[in-house]
Order: sequence, then C-alpha cells, then structure tokens
Amino acid sequence: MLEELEQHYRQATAALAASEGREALAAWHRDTLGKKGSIYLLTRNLGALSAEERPAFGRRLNEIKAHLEADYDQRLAEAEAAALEAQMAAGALDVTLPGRRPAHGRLHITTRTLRDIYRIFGDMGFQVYRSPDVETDEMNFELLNFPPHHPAREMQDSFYTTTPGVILRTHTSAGQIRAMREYYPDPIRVVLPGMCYRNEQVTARSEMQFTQVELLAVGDDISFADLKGTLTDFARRLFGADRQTRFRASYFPFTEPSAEMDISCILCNGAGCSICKYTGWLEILGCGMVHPVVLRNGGYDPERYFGFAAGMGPERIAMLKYGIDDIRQFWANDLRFLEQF
Ligand code: 2NM
Repeated sequence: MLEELEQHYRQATAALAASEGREALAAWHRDTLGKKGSIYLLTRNLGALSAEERPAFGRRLNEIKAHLEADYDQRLAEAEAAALEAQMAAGALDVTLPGRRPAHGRLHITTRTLRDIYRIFGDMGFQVYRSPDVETDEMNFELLNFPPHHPAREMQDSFYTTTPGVILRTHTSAGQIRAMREYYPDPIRVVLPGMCYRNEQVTARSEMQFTQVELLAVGDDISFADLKGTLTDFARRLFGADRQTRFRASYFPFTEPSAEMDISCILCNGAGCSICKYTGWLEILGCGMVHPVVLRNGGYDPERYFGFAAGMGPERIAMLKYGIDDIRQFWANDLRFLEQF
C-alpha cells in the first residue's frame, strides 16, 4: 500500500515538472490534488488498511500532499513571474528615448506671400477687401470696361457656370466695383486678394487656378506719382531696399494710362543673368490709373475723383523670391515642396 502511494507521488512529481504554464499547472492540480485527483482518491484506501498500518499511511499521505502543494505553489509562482516578464518584454517602453515630435502644419507659401504683401500695404493704410470667387459676367468684365467681344469673355477662356451670366472670376478686379460701391463717397485704399480661374493650357508658367492681389486707391487727389511712389516703396520693402523700379507703358481695359512695373533683378542687381534673361529687370506687376468708365461704374464721378490700381500674382512673386521654377508646384499638394517653406 505504501509502495503504491510512493509510486503515485513520483508520478505526480514528474507530471508537475512536465507542466508548463499556468493553464497546464492548474490542470495538474485538478487531476492530482483535486476532489477527483489521483492522490485524493488514495484516501479511500485508508478503510482497507489494518488499524496498525493506517496511521503511518495517513501521515505519509498528508506529507506527500503538503509537499505537492508546496511544489505546486512554487511552480505556479514561477509561471506567473515568467508570464509577467514576457508581457513586459512585449510592451517594452524605453523611457530614455526622445519623444516623437507631432507633425504640425504650416501656412502655404502663397498665404505667407500674401501676408507679406498685406503687411506692407497695411502700413500704408490699405485694408484687405474680400469678394466672391463666383461672380457675374457683369462684375468681372462689363463694368470693368471689357468690350463685349473681348477674347477673355469667350466660353473657352473662362469657366462659365450653368447659370447664365455667372462665372468663376478670372481676376480679382471683379471685386473692385463692389469695393467702390461699398465705400462711395469716401476715399478708398484696399487690397483685394483671392483665387482666380482661367481655362488655360497648364504649363510651368500658367495654371488654371492661381491667386491674385490687386490694389485700389481712390480719392480726389490721387495721381500717377502716388502710384509710382506706393509701388516703388512696396517693391523695396518686399525685395530689398536697393531695388530700382521702372514703369513701361502697357494696356489694360480698366486703366488709362496703363503700365507694367519692373524691378532691378534680385539675382544680378541689373547686370544681366539667366533669371532676368539678361535684361537686368524682372516684371512683377501691372498697374494704371483707373479708367473713367470704371470709376463711374463704381459710383465715383471721374471729373472729381481719381484712382490707381495694380495687380500681381503672389505665386509669381514667390517664384522669383525663392527660385521656384514651376508654378504647378503651388497647388499640387506635394509635401516635399510645401515643407520647404
Ligand atoms: C492689373 C493691372 C492693371 C486693375 C484695375 C482695376 C480697376 F478695376 F480698379 F480698375 N483693378 N485692377 C489692374 C490694373 C490690374 O493686374 C495685372
């Protein structure tokens, strides 16, 4: 009988040693020391023993149970420690590593250029005036003195909506009439920024969508000298104090006289280089005295009021300033481009 008990003990010890992990150990405990376990079942043998054998068997059985329970507790503690160790290794966190920088956004290079422009004109008393991207043909062309058969008014050159007479503005000048009608009879100093749309062949130099900034000053004593002084001062603040400017006669339907303003080349300072095509000059904006017809359409009597206007492309200005060679980069949403500014 005792021999059978020792045999069960050896088997149970070997089975315990072979049990890996908390689940296997729990199963071992159930099958060995549980209510129907192999050791427990041996207590039934007590009844078949003689009165002399019984105490020794009972004592040894209790010893074995105590040993097995202790061994089991130790294996279970080891298994739990190992499981915790594995869990910590899997979720290992090196608190000495530097943190991950959150990616934060930035302003688009066109927005930054626009803000540079607003700041300079803002110092001269101009305020930003915003007007709709979707305009009437009347505001965009007619009231700005474009004749009915001007090429820009062709369906294929501008984006027309399905509503007759409603288009996407082709220039921010569409807002000039709105500004004049809103300010009349006060003097005006406004900057008009915004996206403009033209149905054009897309190339490195022209896009279907681009921003424009226009300037408008109206008053009873505005002259071409104010135009030249304001725009020359602007060019020097944006491109450097030693910029020279020159004005060349030009033509626009809404101004008379009209001019283009050039600045001395920002790369070669006028000596001649590939950027200025060896002329020494860079064209940066168009300008002129507001045409009397346009002033009248805005509500101002051209016998008493004068105005000057100018228009430029912030993308073109940014291209010159930062040496960008393809205007399509601006709205292509390629972070490799955008993150450079
Ligand atoms: C330009 C060039 C020259 C201009 C004129 C006007 C208006 F409506 F006030 F007469 N707005 N913008 C103008 C003049 C725009 O952009 C190249």
